[in-house]
Amino acid sequence: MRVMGIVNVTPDSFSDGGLYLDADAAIAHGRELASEGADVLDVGGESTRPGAEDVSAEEERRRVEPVVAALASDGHAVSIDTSKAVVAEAALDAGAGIVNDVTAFRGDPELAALCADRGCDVVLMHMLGTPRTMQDDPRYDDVVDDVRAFLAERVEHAVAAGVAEERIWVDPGIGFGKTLEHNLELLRRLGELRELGRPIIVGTSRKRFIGAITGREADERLGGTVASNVLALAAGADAFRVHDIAEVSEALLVAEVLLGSRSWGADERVAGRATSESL
Ligand code: HH2
Repeated sequence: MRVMGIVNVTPDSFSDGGLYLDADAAIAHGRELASEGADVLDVGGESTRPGAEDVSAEEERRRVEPVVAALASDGHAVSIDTSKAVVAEAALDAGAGIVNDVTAFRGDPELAALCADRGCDVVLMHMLGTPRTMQDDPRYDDVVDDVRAFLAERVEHAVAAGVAEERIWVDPGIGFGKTLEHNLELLRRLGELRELGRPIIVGTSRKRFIGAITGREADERLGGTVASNVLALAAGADAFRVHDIAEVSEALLVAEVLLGSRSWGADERVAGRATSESL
């Protein structure tokens, strides 16, 4: 199980836009997420929220490069959330080891070859349409079958471009061209994506489908974020992209122990927050 902390260096991300636009603030935020237990820090310089404006490659690169460089030189594993080869290249040069592409190599024809050349890990995500249009009446025959077929095709494409299959992670793209029902169906049947034979990463953190259920604003969706990540774990997810690392990691740890997928021996009790005496 791996937890990926979100470091948005953007003015307009849906839940934390503008908070960490300054490089120093973003670096401090990334360090805080790492100290809370993030296994990977996912640095992004372009919002992909519904209706978001495009950002030039130059501006995106200017935002992310110093943040990636500082966090990577601390020794943290860093992923770059971009669809643009020039941004990915600058981030890989600055020490990133993972490229997280929400277009699954459809946005920039150069990106797959770059990833193949660098031998980095890649996250391929499903999205219907583009961020600007994706919530305009999305339709599927069967959302899980369609997403699985799409991801299978994108894995094949990446492998044909020279990316090693064992470097690939797949992501159903919660909220990217999906209605509330589509998101719920994907999360309920997430285990069906295991047929792809690749690790599954899922991003539910603070997303709109949670607000649709709870009526809460983006920064008040922690309860829904925890519930959806715990159930995604139970359904077969391997990694979780979240804003609230401390709370979600703790929930996932307890869920893993309860599910029996992680043992909880004496060594871990000493290292963990709770001791046997306090339990
Ligand atoms: N979601 C967002 C961005 N990147 N990458 C992956 N692999 N999976 C996701 O679900 C995913 C993603 C959107 O969330 P956020 O970064 O919080 O917002 P914004 O795109 O507005 O910056």
